[in-house]
Amino acid sequence: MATELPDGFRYLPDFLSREHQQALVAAIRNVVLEAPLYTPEMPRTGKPMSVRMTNCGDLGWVTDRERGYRYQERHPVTGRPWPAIPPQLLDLWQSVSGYDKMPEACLVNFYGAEAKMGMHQDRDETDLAAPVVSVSLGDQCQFRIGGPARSDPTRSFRLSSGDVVVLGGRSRLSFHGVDRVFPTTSTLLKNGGRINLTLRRVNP
Ligand code: MD3
Ligand code: FE
Repeated sequence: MATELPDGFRYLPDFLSREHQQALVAAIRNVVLEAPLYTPEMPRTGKPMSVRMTNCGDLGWVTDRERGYRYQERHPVTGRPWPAIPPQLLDLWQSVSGYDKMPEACLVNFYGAEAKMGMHQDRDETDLAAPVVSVSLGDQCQFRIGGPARSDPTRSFRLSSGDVVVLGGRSRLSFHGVDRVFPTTSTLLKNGGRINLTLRRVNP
């Protein structure tokens, strides 16, 4: 029997037009000029993650060996405040989140051909009633989602450029991860790879 998707999980395939995706890439290139991608480290072990990250918004999600997972107002390498969330992402949040408060953080994940993200829960936000809105750009990936316990059964499927996923309700605390990227499956990014943007409300 197929594993059911958690309640509150909304998958919107091909939600963004090619033009909208291109405009988003241009906006994210500007974010990265001000707030360069850096290599996050796992808490305690300091093991580098294979995904490179930056943020825009009032708050950004960061992790390093000494201080672990957290939100903070400044880039961990430059010490500067994060750039603003591009307006088209605020519009997207308003059209799909169903949430009245605006997002405070937009995490930018960059996956090269070899990058992946292990199964985890997103629970560093205080406002767990707010959904997470995710946008995929560039190469496809194999995404996996389970339930609120690590041992729950999982389902996996491909996320493609322009897909939007809304993680609300009971899906909000589901374990999830990215098993692999499929190189050369998109022409959106000149040098290939995958960008994932996650919009989040952090504080109630
Ligand atoms: C399911 N990012 O940044 S996006 C993350 O593709 C993260 O980069 C993945 O997991 C990526 O934390 C997955 C889809 C996603 C985002 C948040 C979720 C799925 C989620 C929160 C709860 C449940
Ligand atoms: Fe996550």
